[in-house]
Amino acid sequence: MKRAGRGRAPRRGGASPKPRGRRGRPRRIGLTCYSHFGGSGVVATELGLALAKRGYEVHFIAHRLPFRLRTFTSNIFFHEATPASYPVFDQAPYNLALTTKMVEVAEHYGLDLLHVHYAMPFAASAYLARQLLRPRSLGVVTTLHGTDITVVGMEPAFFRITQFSIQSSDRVTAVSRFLKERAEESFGITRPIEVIYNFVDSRVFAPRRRTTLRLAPPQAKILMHASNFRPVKNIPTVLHVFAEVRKRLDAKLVMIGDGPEKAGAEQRARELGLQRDVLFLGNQDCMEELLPLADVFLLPSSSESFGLVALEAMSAGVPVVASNIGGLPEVIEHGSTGFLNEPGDVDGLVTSALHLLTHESARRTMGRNARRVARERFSVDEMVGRYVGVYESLR
Ligand code: GMT
Repeated sequence: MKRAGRGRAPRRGGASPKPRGRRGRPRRIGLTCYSHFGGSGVVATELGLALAKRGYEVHFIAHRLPFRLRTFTSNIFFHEATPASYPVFDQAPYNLALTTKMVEVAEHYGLDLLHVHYAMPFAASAYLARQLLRPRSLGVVTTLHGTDITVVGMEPAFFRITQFSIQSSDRVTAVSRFLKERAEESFGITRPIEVIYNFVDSRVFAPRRRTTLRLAPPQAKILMHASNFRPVKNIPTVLHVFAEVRKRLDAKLVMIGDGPEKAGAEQRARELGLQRDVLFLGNQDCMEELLPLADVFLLPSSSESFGLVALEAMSAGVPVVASNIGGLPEVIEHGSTGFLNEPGDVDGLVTSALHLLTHESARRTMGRNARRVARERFSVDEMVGRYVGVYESLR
């Protein structure tokens, strides 16, 4: 085990020191998520940190240390699940290594429940772990995040196992109403799905009055985009919108993140003659330092179940120009905290961005609204309290 936190060391070896059965309050939580850059890992990590602060013992069980787990924190533990390699394998079976690690950690540290973030393949691993541990009880909570439902889970190769493992979870949550409804429609999920929105710490993601960071000369406006550069993020549209804005005013586009579409985007920026105006920063884990520098945040995705980075931008006082799809209308209020345009409506996106960039007082008002909404509707305390309610309902 790699320990990411100080906390009270759990006892080692053998069976659970204090098996909870289904009577006591759950106190020991196993969290599984993708560790690389991405919203589902951020939500799992921030949830784990908030639970640890509330006195829960939190065990991350994952392939790597989640990237937002950047400081040493009491009550947080990390267990690495790595498959053994063997010449016969085409690919090492990560799911099975993860299941085995879930079983070991649940036994040795007396976990009360496993909470997996992203159904594919974690809900299946958690289901198997629970079966292996029988008759000992272990709750399984699955949080649906996005493409686990809208894209990859729908692949014929994964559909049945995704459906089965969601349906077999003790509790299921989704990060937006849109995603809950999509899971019900597409997978015929009949067990209740509770909507628990993603959240943001508004003390961390806040407007910065004084900073030495400079991304652009003072007179230039800054448009920003951050994502994993996959096709659903519509990266060519981000560049297209910026190219139109740049024809009309002095501006820079700051692109944060990495993924399959990045090389093509760099090439496109060069073709458009914009290489000096588009900054590709790659993956950055201090988004709270970068987001407040933006004048406008762009998120023209073709599919987005929630858009956590849009919420983080809002919390930093930055209005968002996004597409009117998926869960984005549940986060962004059109005309108040940003603008929503129909997917693919480049002219509409350009008009929205230009409106904000040329009407400073409207932009500031919308930035303030955005921050207020982030604080009032998406607070850490409220959403973590909701997750705790889900855990407690397992008793
Ligand atoms: O589902 C994905 O594509 C990955 C996932 C991630 O790990 O970034 O993103 C999804 O979960 C985030 C956290 O709940 C949401 O904010 C994103 O909107 C969602 N992505 C999509 O729906 C494309």
